[in-house]
Amino acid sequence: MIHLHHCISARSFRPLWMLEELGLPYELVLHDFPPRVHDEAFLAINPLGTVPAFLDGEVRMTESAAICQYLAARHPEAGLDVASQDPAYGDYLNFLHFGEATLTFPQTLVLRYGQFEPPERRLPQVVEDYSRWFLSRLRSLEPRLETRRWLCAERFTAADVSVGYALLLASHLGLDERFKPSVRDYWARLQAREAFRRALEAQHAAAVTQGVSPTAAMALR
Ligand SMILES: N[C@@H](CCC(=O)N[C@@H](CS)C(=O)NCC(=O)O)C(=O)O
Repeated sequence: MIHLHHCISARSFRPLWMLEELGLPYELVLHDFPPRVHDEAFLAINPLGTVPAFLDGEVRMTESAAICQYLAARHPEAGLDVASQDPAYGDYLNFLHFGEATLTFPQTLVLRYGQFEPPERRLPQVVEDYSRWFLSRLRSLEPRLETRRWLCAERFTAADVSVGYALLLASHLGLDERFKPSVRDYWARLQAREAFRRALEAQHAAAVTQGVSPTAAMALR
């Protein structure tokens, strides 16, 4: 049985959404954010104290985009993977990693210096600069999504899950109001997916059952 350690709406939402897309059985372990502060025992599972921590038999993974790639490749029959011989393979890998490395990183600075740091350490200039950085990086999606429903291979893939999470985080930060129409419509298509909704419901239900706050950390401040 797969075990996924998760915080509400954190990057571990990517593998959670993938598990729902694939219809795989899993156990979801919820933590208050950040786990390294609220649950020291978690450091034995992931010494970084970050989520996701993904356990599948002997396999231990802590990078959300890599877990999406792993799950998609392990279950090619679901069509969320793009094979290395496919002409769309380069686009697939590029967007899968773009979702984390380019679209999520600047938002973590917006979160940290806009919400997580104590008031005297907050930096409005950093918040605005990295909000703009994030929005400018969406430029590589905009023309593509004017003519396509999904990012590559003419179908929904793990790359859409990776980028989709970055858009979810942006919506928590209020940056979705600044999306261009093609990205806004794409974000609406992603949210309409049954598996996306099931993932939202699963994290809420697990939080309530496990005595963890069902509210995302970025909504608490
Ligand atoms: N690159 C990693 C980043 C993992 C990460 O930093 N996760 C955040 C949540 S979104 C975390 O657990 N932060 C808590 C901390 O840094 O203590 C990934 O994509 O999974």
